Amino acid sequence: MEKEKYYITTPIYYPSAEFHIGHCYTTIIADAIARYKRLTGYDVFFQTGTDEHGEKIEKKANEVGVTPKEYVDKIIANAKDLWEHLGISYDYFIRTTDEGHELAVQKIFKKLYDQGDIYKGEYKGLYCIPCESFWTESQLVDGKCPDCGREIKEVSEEAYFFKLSKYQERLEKFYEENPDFILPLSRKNEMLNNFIKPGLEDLCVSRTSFKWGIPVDFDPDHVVYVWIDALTNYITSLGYPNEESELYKKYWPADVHLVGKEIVRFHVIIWPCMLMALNLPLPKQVFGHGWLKLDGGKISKSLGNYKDPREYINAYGVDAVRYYALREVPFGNDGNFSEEALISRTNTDLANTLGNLVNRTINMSHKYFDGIVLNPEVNEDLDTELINSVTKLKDVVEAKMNELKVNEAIDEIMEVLRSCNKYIDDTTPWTLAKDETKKDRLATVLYNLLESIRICTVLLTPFIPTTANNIFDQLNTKETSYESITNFGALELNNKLNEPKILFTRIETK
Ligand code: ME8
Repeated sequence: MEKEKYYITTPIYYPSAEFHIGHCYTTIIADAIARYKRLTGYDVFFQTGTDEHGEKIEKKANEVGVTPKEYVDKIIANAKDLWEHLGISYDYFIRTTDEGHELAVQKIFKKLYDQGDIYKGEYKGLYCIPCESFWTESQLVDGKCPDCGREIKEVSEEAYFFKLSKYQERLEKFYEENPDFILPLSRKNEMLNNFIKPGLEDLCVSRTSFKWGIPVDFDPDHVVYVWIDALTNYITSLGYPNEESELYKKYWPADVHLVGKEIVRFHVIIWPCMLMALNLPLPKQVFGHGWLKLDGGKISKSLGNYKDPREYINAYGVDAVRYYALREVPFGNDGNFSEEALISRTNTDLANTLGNLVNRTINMSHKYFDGIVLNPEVNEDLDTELINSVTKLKDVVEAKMNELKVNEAIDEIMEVLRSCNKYIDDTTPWTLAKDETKKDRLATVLYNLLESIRICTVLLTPFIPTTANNIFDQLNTKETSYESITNFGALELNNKLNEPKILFTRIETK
Protein backbone atom coordinates (compact mmCIF):
# COMPACT_ATOMS: atom_id res chain seq x y z
CA MET A 1 0.00 0.00 0.00
CA GLU A 2 1.27 3.46 -0.83
CA LYS A 3 2.25 5.49 2.21
CA GLU A 4 0.27 8.57 3.11
CA LYS A 5 2.30 11.74 2.55
CA TYR A 6 3.17 14.39 5.13
CA TYR A 7 4.75 17.72 4.22
CA ILE A 8 6.11 19.85 7.05
CA THR A 9 8.06 23.09 6.82
CA THR A 10 9.97 25.48 9.05
CA PRO A 11 10.13 29.16 8.15
CA ILE A 12 13.04 30.00 5.89
CA TYR A 13 15.34 31.92 8.20
CA TYR A 14 17.14 35.18 7.44
CA PRO A 15 20.86 34.54 7.23
CA SER A 16 21.55 38.07 8.44
CA ALA A 17 23.48 36.82 11.48
CA GLU A 18 24.48 33.47 12.93
CA PHE A 19 21.55 31.28 14.00
CA HIS A 20 20.64 31.10 17.68
CA ILE A 21 18.74 28.81 19.99
CA GLY A 22 15.41 30.32 18.84
CA HIS A 23 15.98 29.03 15.29
CA CYS A 24 17.03 25.71 16.77
CA TYR A 25 13.78 25.60 18.74
CA THR A 26 11.52 25.66 15.63
CA THR A 27 13.80 23.38 13.68
CA ILE A 28 14.13 20.75 16.43
CA ILE A 29 10.35 20.64 16.85
CA ALA A 30 9.79 20.30 13.11
CA ASP A 31 12.43 17.57 13.03
CA ALA A 32 10.80 15.68 15.89
CA ILE A 33 7.41 15.82 14.18
CA ALA A 34 8.94 14.74 10.85
CA ARG A 35 10.75 11.85 12.51
CA TYR A 36 7.62 10.83 14.39
CA LYS A 37 5.59 10.80 11.16
CA ARG A 38 8.26 8.74 9.39
CA LEU A 39 8.31 6.30 12.30
CA THR A 40 4.56 5.89 12.13
CA GLY A 41 4.63 5.10 8.42
CA TYR A 42 4.22 8.37 6.54
CA ASP A 43 6.13 9.39 3.46
CA VAL A 44 7.52 12.64 4.85
CA PHE A 45 8.93 15.69 3.12
CA PHE A 46 10.54 17.97 5.67
CA GLN A 47 11.79 21.29 4.39
CA THR A 48 13.81 24.10 5.87
CA GLY A 49 15.95 26.80 4.29
CA THR A 50 16.99 30.41 4.12
CA ASP A 51 15.39 33.69 3.04
CA GLU A 52 18.33 35.52 1.60
CA HIS A 53 17.22 38.70 -0.13
CA GLY A 54 16.43 42.16 1.15
CA GLU A 55 17.78 45.50 2.18
CA LYS A 56 19.00 44.34 5.56
CA ILE A 57 21.31 41.68 4.19
CA GLU A 58 22.51 44.06 1.46
CA LYS A 59 23.49 46.55 4.17
CA LYS A 60 25.17 43.98 6.38
CA ALA A 61 27.25 42.73 3.45
CA ASN A 62 28.24 46.32 2.55
CA GLU A 63 29.34 46.94 6.11
CA VAL A 64 31.81 44.08 6.00
CA GLY A 65 32.85 44.67 2.39
CA VAL A 66 31.60 41.47 0.76
CA THR A 67 28.83 40.75 -1.75
CA PRO A 68 25.45 39.78 -0.28
CA LYS A 69 25.88 36.29 -1.72
CA GLU A 70 29.28 35.89 -0.08
CA TYR A 71 27.84 37.17 3.15
CA VAL A 72 24.95 34.67 3.24
CA ASP A 73 27.00 31.73 1.92
CA LYS A 74 29.17 31.83 5.02
CA ILE A 75 26.24 31.97 7.43
CA ILE A 76 24.40 29.22 5.59
CA ALA A 77 27.40 26.87 5.64
CA ASN A 78 27.48 27.39 9.39
CA ALA A 79 23.71 26.88 9.73
CA LYS A 80 23.89 23.59 7.84
CA ASP A 81 26.68 22.49 10.15
CA LEU A 82 24.50 23.41 13.12
CA TRP A 83 21.60 21.35 11.75
CA GLU A 84 23.96 18.43 11.33
CA HIS A 85 25.10 18.77 14.93
CA LEU A 86 21.45 18.76 16.01
CA GLY A 87 20.54 15.74 13.89
CA ILE A 88 18.03 17.68 11.79
CA SER A 89 16.70 15.21 9.22
CA TYR A 90 15.51 17.69 6.60
CA ASP A 91 14.73 16.33 3.16
CA TYR A 92 15.32 19.60 1.38
CA PHE A 93 17.09 22.85 2.17
CA ILE A 94 15.82 25.65 -0.02
CA ARG A 95 17.72 28.87 -0.57
CA THR A 96 15.88 31.78 -2.11
CA THR A 97 19.02 32.45 -4.17
CA ASP A 98 18.65 29.04 -5.85
CA GLU A 99 18.29 29.60 -9.57
CA GLY A 100 15.18 27.42 -9.76
CA HIS A 101 13.48 29.44 -7.03
CA GLU A 102 14.39 32.77 -8.63
CA LEU A 103 12.99 31.76 -12.02
CA ALA A 104 9.85 30.36 -10.41
CA VAL A 105 9.27 33.59 -8.47
CA GLN A 106 9.62 35.63 -11.66
CA LYS A 107 7.05 33.43 -13.39
CA ILE A 108 4.64 33.66 -10.46
CA PHE A 109 5.01 37.44 -10.33
CA LYS A 110 4.37 37.75 -14.08
CA LYS A 111 1.38 35.44 -13.93
CA LEU A 112 -0.22 37.46 -11.13
CA TYR A 113 0.52 40.67 -13.04
CA ASP A 114 -0.91 39.36 -16.30
CA GLN A 115 -4.12 38.28 -14.65
CA GLY A 116 -4.53 41.63 -12.87
CA ASP A 117 -3.79 40.52 -9.30
CA ILE A 118 -0.63 42.64 -9.26
CA TYR A 119 -0.71 46.30 -10.38
CA LYS A 120 1.68 49.24 -10.35
CA GLY A 121 1.16 52.07 -7.87
CA GLU A 122 3.01 54.24 -5.42
CA TYR A 123 3.96 53.16 -1.99
CA LYS A 124 3.95 55.57 0.90
CA GLY A 125 4.50 53.88 4.17
CA LEU A 126 6.19 53.28 7.44
CA TYR A 127 8.81 50.62 7.19
CA CYS A 128 10.96 48.73 9.69
CA ILE A 129 14.22 47.69 8.01
CA PRO A 130 15.31 44.96 10.48
CA CYS A 131 11.88 43.29 10.37
CA GLU A 132 11.30 44.04 6.68
CA SER A 133 7.74 44.96 7.56
CA PHE A 134 5.47 47.79 6.65
CA TRP A 135 3.18 49.14 9.33
CA THR A 136 0.26 51.51 9.46
CA GLU A 137 0.28 54.45 11.85
CA SER A 138 -2.20 52.75 14.18
CA GLN A 139 -0.09 49.62 14.49
CA LEU A 140 2.99 51.44 15.81
CA VAL A 141 3.79 51.30 19.49
CA ASP A 142 5.07 54.64 20.79
CA GLY A 143 5.85 55.54 17.19
CA LYS A 144 8.15 52.53 16.85
CA CYS A 145 8.01 49.08 15.24
CA PRO A 146 5.50 46.95 17.20
CA ASP A 147 7.65 43.81 16.68
CA CYS A 148 11.15 44.95 17.57
CA GLY A 149 10.64 48.41 19.09
CA ARG A 150 13.09 50.08 16.72
CA GLU A 151 12.76 53.28 14.67
CA ILE A 152 10.67 53.07 11.53
CA LYS A 153 11.31 54.97 8.33
CA GLU A 154 8.83 56.80 6.05
CA VAL A 155 9.24 55.68 2.48
CA SER A 156 7.63 56.64 -0.80
CA GLU A 157 8.40 54.95 -4.10
CA GLU A 158 6.88 53.42 -7.20
CA ALA A 159 5.92 49.86 -6.43
CA TYR A 160 3.84 46.91 -7.51
CA PHE A 161 0.96 45.82 -5.32
CA PHE A 162 -0.80 42.53 -4.82
CA LYS A 163 -4.60 42.79 -4.54
CA LEU A 164 -4.95 41.29 -1.12
CA SER A 165 -8.22 43.16 -0.54
CA LYS A 166 -9.88 41.20 -3.36
CA TYR A 167 -9.58 37.97 -1.35
CA GLN A 168 -10.93 39.16 1.99
CA GLU A 169 -14.32 37.42 1.74
CA ARG A 170 -12.89 34.18 0.43
CA LEU A 171 -10.37 34.16 3.23
CA GLU A 172 -13.01 34.65 5.93
CA LYS A 173 -15.08 31.87 4.38
CA PHE A 174 -12.02 29.61 4.31
CA TYR A 175 -11.47 30.25 8.03
CA GLU A 176 -15.07 29.34 8.77
CA GLU A 177 -14.86 26.14 6.78
CA ASN A 178 -11.47 25.13 8.21
CA PRO A 179 -11.58 25.77 11.94
CA ASP A 180 -8.22 24.03 12.52
CA PHE A 181 -6.32 26.03 9.91
CA ILE A 182 -4.60 28.19 12.52
CA LEU A 183 -3.41 26.68 15.75
CA PRO A 184 -3.38 27.43 18.62
CA LEU A 185 -6.91 28.86 18.40
CA SER A 186 -6.01 32.04 20.28
CA ARG A 187 -3.86 33.06 17.33
CA LYS A 188 -6.76 32.63 14.94
CA ASN A 189 -8.91 35.07 16.92
CA GLU A 190 -6.05 37.56 17.00
CA MET A 191 -5.71 37.36 13.21
CA LEU A 192 -9.42 37.78 12.56
CA ASN A 193 -9.97 40.64 14.98
CA ASN A 194 -6.74 42.59 14.50
CA PHE A 195 -5.98 42.14 10.84
CA ILE A 196 -8.79 40.69 8.75
CA LYS A 197 -11.99 42.23 10.10
CA PRO A 198 -10.58 45.80 9.97
CA GLY A 199 -10.09 45.21 6.22
CA LEU A 200 -7.18 43.87 4.19
CA GLU A 201 -5.01 46.41 2.42
CA ASP A 202 -3.23 45.66 -0.85
CA LEU A 203 0.32 44.55 -0.34
CA CYS A 204 3.50 46.12 -1.64
CA VAL A 205 5.40 43.38 -3.48
CA SER A 206 8.27 45.18 -5.20
CA ARG A 207 10.93 47.75 -4.32
CA THR A 208 13.22 50.05 -6.25
CA SER A 209 15.34 51.35 -3.37
CA PHE A 210 17.64 48.34 -3.11
CA LYS A 211 19.04 45.84 -5.54
CA TRP A 212 19.55 42.60 -3.58
CA GLY A 213 16.44 40.76 -4.67
CA ILE A 214 14.93 38.86 -7.56
CA PRO A 215 14.47 41.28 -10.48
CA VAL A 216 10.96 41.75 -11.83
CA ASP A 217 11.83 40.53 -15.31
CA PHE A 218 9.44 42.81 -17.19
CA ASP A 219 10.40 45.94 -15.19
CA PRO A 220 14.04 45.58 -14.09
CA ASP A 221 14.15 48.70 -11.86
CA HIS A 222 12.10 46.65 -9.43
CA VAL A 223 13.08 43.68 -7.30
CA VAL A 224 10.47 41.35 -5.85
CA TYR A 225 9.91 42.42 -2.30
CA VAL A 226 9.86 39.91 0.52
CA TRP A 227 6.65 37.87 0.70
CA ILE A 228 6.22 36.72 -2.90
CA ASP A 229 9.86 35.69 -2.79
CA ALA A 230 9.76 34.14 0.69
CA LEU A 231 6.39 32.38 0.98
CA THR A 232 6.53 30.76 -2.43
CA ASN A 233 9.56 28.76 -1.25
CA TYR A 234 7.09 26.16 0.01
CA ILE A 235 6.01 25.36 -3.56
CA THR A 236 8.98 26.29 -5.74
CA SER A 237 11.04 23.63 -3.95
CA LEU A 238 8.51 21.07 -5.18
CA GLY A 239 8.85 22.19 -8.77
CA TYR A 240 6.02 24.74 -9.07
CA PRO A 241 5.10 26.43 -11.47
CA ASN A 242 5.37 23.04 -13.15
CA GLU A 243 2.20 21.56 -11.68
CA GLU A 244 3.09 18.25 -13.29
CA SER A 245 6.25 17.95 -11.18
CA GLU A 246 6.20 14.66 -9.26
CA LEU A 247 7.18 16.30 -5.98
CA TYR A 248 4.55 18.98 -6.36
CA LYS A 249 1.80 16.49 -7.19
CA LYS A 250 2.79 14.29 -4.30
CA TYR A 251 3.40 16.72 -1.45
CA TRP A 252 1.39 19.90 -2.03
CA PRO A 253 -0.62 21.09 -0.08
CA ALA A 254 1.60 21.19 2.99
CA ASP A 255 0.25 19.46 6.08
CA VAL A 256 1.72 22.00 8.44
CA HIS A 257 3.75 25.18 8.26
CA LEU A 258 5.45 25.59 11.60
CA VAL A 259 6.24 29.24 12.32
CA GLY A 260 6.98 31.60 15.18
CA LYS A 261 4.03 33.70 16.31
CA GLU A 262 5.36 36.93 14.75
CA ILE A 263 5.03 35.55 11.22
CA VAL A 264 1.72 33.73 11.58
CA ARG A 265 0.08 36.80 10.06
CA PHE A 266 1.94 36.41 6.78
CA HIS A 267 1.26 32.69 6.59
CA VAL A 268 -2.45 32.86 7.30
CA ILE A 269 -3.35 35.99 5.33
CA ILE A 270 -0.91 36.76 2.54
CA TRP A 271 0.00 33.17 1.71
CA PRO A 272 -3.57 31.81 1.39
CA CYS A 273 -4.58 34.84 -0.72
CA MET A 274 -1.61 34.33 -3.02
CA LEU A 275 -2.50 30.67 -3.40
CA MET A 276 -6.12 31.56 -4.13
CA ALA A 277 -4.92 33.94 -6.83
CA LEU A 278 -2.78 31.16 -8.29
CA ASN A 279 -5.74 28.81 -8.02
CA LEU A 280 -3.81 26.34 -5.88
CA PRO A 281 -4.85 24.34 -2.81
CA LEU A 282 -4.17 25.96 0.57
CA PRO A 283 -1.94 24.44 3.27
CA LYS A 284 -3.84 22.37 5.81
CA GLN A 285 -2.49 24.04 8.89
CA VAL A 286 -0.31 26.82 10.21
CA PHE A 287 0.95 26.35 13.73
CA GLY A 288 2.27 29.48 15.44
CA HIS A 289 4.53 28.67 18.34
CA GLY A 290 5.66 31.03 21.08
CA TRP A 291 9.00 32.73 21.57
CA LEU A 292 11.88 31.41 23.49
CA LYS A 293 13.27 34.15 25.70
CA LEU A 294 16.81 34.14 26.95
CA ASP A 295 17.03 34.41 30.70
CA GLY A 296 13.73 36.31 30.50
CA GLY A 297 14.69 38.72 27.68
CA LYS A 298 14.62 38.73 23.90
CA ILE A 299 17.20 36.69 22.00
CA SER A 300 18.47 39.26 19.63
CA LYS A 301 20.65 38.99 16.58
CA SER A 302 21.48 42.66 16.82
CA LEU A 303 22.20 42.61 20.56
CA GLY A 304 24.33 39.48 20.00
CA ASN A 305 23.38 38.29 23.48
CA TYR A 306 23.48 34.60 22.69
CA LYS A 307 25.93 31.72 22.54
CA ASP A 308 26.51 29.51 19.56
CA PRO A 309 24.07 26.62 20.19
CA ARG A 310 26.94 24.19 19.47
CA GLU A 311 28.42 25.21 22.80
CA TYR A 312 25.44 23.65 24.56
CA ILE A 313 25.66 20.56 22.37
CA ASN A 314 29.35 20.17 23.12
CA ALA A 315 28.82 20.66 26.83
CA TYR A 316 25.69 18.55 27.39
CA GLY A 317 25.19 16.40 24.30
CA VAL A 318 22.85 16.75 21.34
CA ASP A 319 19.94 14.91 22.93
CA ALA A 320 20.02 17.02 26.08
CA VAL A 321 19.55 20.12 23.90
CA ARG A 322 16.89 18.49 21.73
CA TYR A 323 15.05 17.15 24.74
CA TYR A 324 15.08 20.47 26.49
CA ALA A 325 13.75 22.32 23.44
CA LEU A 326 10.98 19.79 23.01
CA ARG A 327 9.97 19.20 26.60
CA GLU A 328 10.47 22.43 28.48
CA VAL A 329 7.93 24.78 26.92
CA PRO A 330 4.26 23.91 26.34
CA PHE A 331 4.16 24.11 22.59
CA GLY A 332 2.43 27.31 21.52
CA ASN A 333 3.36 29.29 24.63
CA ASP A 334 6.31 31.57 25.22
CA GLY A 335 9.05 30.04 27.29
CA ASN A 336 12.39 30.78 28.76
CA PHE A 337 15.72 29.32 27.78
CA SER A 338 18.30 29.12 30.52
CA GLU A 339 21.33 26.94 30.92
CA GLU A 340 20.32 26.13 34.52
CA ALA A 341 16.94 24.84 33.35
CA LEU A 342 18.63 22.79 30.62
CA ILE A 343 20.89 21.20 33.22
CA SER A 344 18.06 20.57 35.62
CA ARG A 345 15.88 19.01 32.89
CA THR A 346 18.75 16.79 31.75
CA ASN A 347 19.43 15.65 35.29
CA THR A 348 15.85 14.88 36.29
CA ASP A 349 14.44 13.34 33.13
CA LEU A 350 17.38 12.03 31.16
CA ALA A 351 19.91 11.08 33.83
CA ASN A 352 17.63 10.12 36.74
CA THR A 353 14.50 8.75 35.09
CA LEU A 354 15.66 7.31 31.76
CA GLY A 355 19.40 6.79 32.24
CA ASN A 356 19.10 5.28 35.66
CA LEU A 357 16.33 2.92 34.64
CA VAL A 358 18.21 1.60 31.62
CA ASN A 359 21.45 1.30 33.50
CA ARG A 360 19.99 -0.43 36.54
CA THR A 361 18.02 -2.86 34.39
CA ILE A 362 20.86 -3.83 32.07
CA ASN A 363 23.27 -4.11 34.99
CA MET A 364 20.93 -6.42 36.90
CA SER A 365 20.37 -8.56 33.80
CA HIS A 366 24.12 -9.04 33.51
CA LYS A 367 24.59 -9.63 37.20
CA TYR A 368 21.82 -12.17 37.63
CA PHE A 369 21.54 -13.86 34.21
CA ASP A 370 24.78 -13.05 32.35
CA GLY A 371 22.85 -10.59 30.21
CA ILE A 372 20.55 -13.25 28.72
CA VAL A 373 16.91 -12.26 28.11
CA LEU A 374 14.77 -14.97 29.69
CA ASN A 375 11.16 -15.97 29.23
CA PRO A 376 8.69 -14.23 31.57
CA GLU A 377 6.75 -16.99 33.28
CA VAL A 378 5.69 -15.89 36.73
CA ASN A 379 3.25 -13.00 36.51
CA GLU A 380 1.81 -11.00 39.38
CA ASP A 381 -0.90 -8.32 39.53
CA LEU A 382 1.76 -5.68 39.83
CA ASP A 383 2.93 -6.55 36.32
CA THR A 384 -0.46 -6.07 34.69
CA GLU A 385 -0.59 -2.41 35.64
CA LEU A 386 2.84 -1.74 34.17
CA ILE A 387 2.18 -3.77 31.02
CA ASN A 388 -1.13 -1.99 30.45
CA SER A 389 0.38 1.44 30.72
CA VAL A 390 3.20 0.48 28.34
CA THR A 391 0.84 -1.12 25.82
CA LYS A 392 -1.45 1.93 25.82
CA LEU A 393 1.41 4.37 25.35
CA LYS A 394 1.49 4.17 21.56
CA ASP A 395 -2.08 5.49 21.25
CA VAL A 396 -1.63 8.04 24.00
CA VAL A 397 1.43 9.50 22.27
CA GLU A 398 -0.31 9.43 18.90
CA ALA A 399 -3.25 11.45 20.22
CA LYS A 400 -0.90 14.10 21.63
CA MET A 401 1.26 14.23 18.49
CA ASN A 402 -1.79 14.60 16.27
CA GLU A 403 -2.45 17.84 18.10
CA LEU A 404 1.27 18.71 17.95
CA LYS A 405 1.42 18.69 21.75
CA VAL A 406 4.99 17.48 21.64
CA ASN A 407 5.89 18.30 25.23
CA GLU A 408 2.84 16.40 26.50
CA ALA A 409 3.61 13.39 24.29
CA ILE A 410 7.10 13.25 25.78
CA ASP A 411 5.78 13.62 29.29
CA GLU A 412 3.49 10.62 28.78
CA ILE A 413 6.54 8.53 27.92
CA MET A 414 8.43 9.87 30.94
CA GLU A 415 5.49 9.01 33.15
CA VAL A 416 5.70 5.38 32.06
CA LEU A 417 9.47 5.38 32.60
CA ARG A 418 8.90 6.72 36.11
CA SER A 419 6.46 3.89 36.74
CA CYS A 420 9.16 1.44 35.58
CA ASN A 421 11.50 2.85 38.20
CA LYS A 422 8.75 2.43 40.76
CA TYR A 423 8.25 -1.16 39.57
CA ILE A 424 11.90 -1.83 40.40
CA ASP A 425 11.44 -0.37 43.88
CA ASP A 426 8.25 -2.44 44.39
CA THR A 427 9.57 -5.77 43.09
CA THR A 428 13.08 -5.41 44.63
CA PRO A 429 14.93 -7.70 42.21
CA TRP A 430 17.97 -7.75 44.54
CA THR A 431 15.83 -9.53 47.17
CA LEU A 432 14.46 -12.00 44.62
CA ALA A 433 18.05 -12.75 43.56
CA LYS A 434 18.90 -13.96 47.02
CA ASP A 435 16.26 -16.71 46.86
CA GLU A 436 16.93 -19.61 44.43
CA THR A 437 13.18 -20.42 44.27
CA LYS A 438 12.45 -16.87 43.00
CA LYS A 439 14.69 -17.05 39.91
CA ASP A 440 11.75 -17.36 37.51
CA ARG A 441 10.03 -14.41 39.10
CA LEU A 442 13.25 -12.41 38.83
CA ALA A 443 13.49 -13.33 35.12
CA THR A 444 9.92 -12.11 34.63
CA VAL A 445 10.57 -8.80 36.37
CA LEU A 446 13.66 -8.17 34.28
CA TYR A 447 11.87 -9.12 31.06
CA ASN A 448 9.04 -6.72 31.85
CA LEU A 449 11.52 -3.95 32.47
CA LEU A 450 13.59 -4.60 29.35
CA GLU A 451 10.48 -4.81 27.18
CA SER A 452 9.03 -1.63 28.69
CA ILE A 453 12.33 0.13 28.01
CA ARG A 454 12.30 -1.11 24.41
CA ILE A 455 8.77 0.13 23.75
CA CYS A 456 9.40 3.51 25.37
CA THR A 457 12.62 3.82 23.39
CA VAL A 458 10.87 3.24 20.06
CA LEU A 459 8.55 6.10 20.99
CA LEU A 460 11.46 8.28 22.10
CA THR A 461 13.32 7.83 18.81
CA PRO A 462 11.94 10.99 17.12
CA PHE A 463 12.91 13.15 20.07
CA ILE A 464 16.30 11.80 21.16
CA PRO A 465 17.45 9.62 18.25
CA THR A 466 21.09 9.23 19.31
CA THR A 467 20.14 8.03 22.78
CA ALA A 468 17.46 5.74 21.38
CA ASN A 469 20.02 4.03 19.14
CA ASN A 470 22.36 3.69 22.08
CA ILE A 471 19.62 1.96 24.10
CA PHE A 472 18.69 -0.36 21.21
CA ASP A 473 22.35 -1.25 20.99
CA GLN A 474 22.54 -2.08 24.70
CA LEU A 475 19.34 -4.13 24.37
CA ASN A 476 20.85 -5.86 21.32
CA THR A 477 17.43 -5.82 19.70
CA LYS A 478 16.24 -5.61 16.11
CA GLU A 479 12.69 -4.90 17.23
CA THR A 480 12.77 -1.15 16.74
CA SER A 481 9.83 -0.60 14.39
CA TYR A 482 6.58 1.12 15.22
CA GLU A 483 4.67 -2.09 14.45
CA SER A 484 6.80 -3.97 16.99
CA ILE A 485 5.33 -2.01 19.89
CA THR A 486 1.71 -2.96 19.32
CA ASN A 487 2.10 -6.02 21.53
CA PHE A 488 4.06 -6.35 24.72
CA GLY A 489 6.53 -9.22 24.29
CA ALA A 490 8.41 -8.66 21.03
CA LEU A 491 11.83 -8.38 22.69
CA GLU A 492 13.84 -11.38 21.49
CA LEU A 493 14.25 -14.19 24.02
CA ASN A 494 17.62 -15.78 24.80
CA ASN A 495 19.43 -12.81 23.26
CA LYS A 496 22.49 -11.56 25.06
CA LEU A 497 22.38 -7.91 26.04
CA ASN A 498 25.40 -5.74 25.36
CA GLU A 499 27.41 -4.20 28.16
CA PRO A 500 25.68 -1.34 29.99
CA LYS A 501 26.82 2.17 29.05
CA ILE A 502 25.94 5.32 30.96
CA LEU A 503 23.49 7.37 28.85
CA PHE A 504 23.61 10.66 30.74
CA THR A 505 25.94 11.58 33.54
CA ARG A 506 24.39 13.87 36.12
CA ILE A 507 25.63 17.39 35.50
CA GLU A 508 26.93 18.94 38.69
CA THR A 509 26.26 22.65 39.03
CA LYS A 510 28.51 25.03 40.86
O1 ME8 B 1 10.96 35.68 9.89
N1 ME8 B 1 11.96 31.86 19.88
O2 ME8 B 1 13.05 34.82 9.40
P1 ME8 B 1 13.78 34.87 10.84
C1 ME8 B 1 11.35 30.99 19.07
N2 ME8 B 1 12.56 35.01 6.85
N3 ME8 B 1 11.51 30.96 17.75
C2 ME8 B 1 12.34 31.83 17.21
C3 ME8 B 1 13.03 32.78 17.98
C4 ME8 B 1 12.82 32.77 19.38
N4 ME8 B 1 13.43 33.60 20.21
N5 ME8 B 1 13.78 33.52 17.16
C5 ME8 B 1 13.58 33.04 15.91
C6 ME8 B 1 11.79 35.27 9.11
N6 ME8 B 1 12.70 32.01 15.94
C7 ME8 B 1 11.41 35.13 7.64
C8 ME8 B 1 10.47 33.96 7.49
S1 ME8 B 1 8.97 32.26 6.07
C9 ME8 B 1 8.35 32.23 4.52
C10 ME8 B 1 9.96 33.70 6.12
C11 ME8 B 1 12.22 31.22 14.80
O3 ME8 B 1 15.20 34.53 10.61
C12 ME8 B 1 10.71 31.28 14.67
O4 ME8 B 1 10.26 30.14 14.01
O5 ME8 B 1 13.47 36.14 11.52
C13 ME8 B 1 10.51 32.48 13.79
O6 ME8 B 1 9.28 32.47 13.12
C14 ME8 B 1 11.66 32.34 12.83
O7 ME8 B 1 12.73 31.82 13.62
C15 ME8 B 1 12.01 33.70 12.25
O8 ME8 B 1 13.17 33.62 11.57
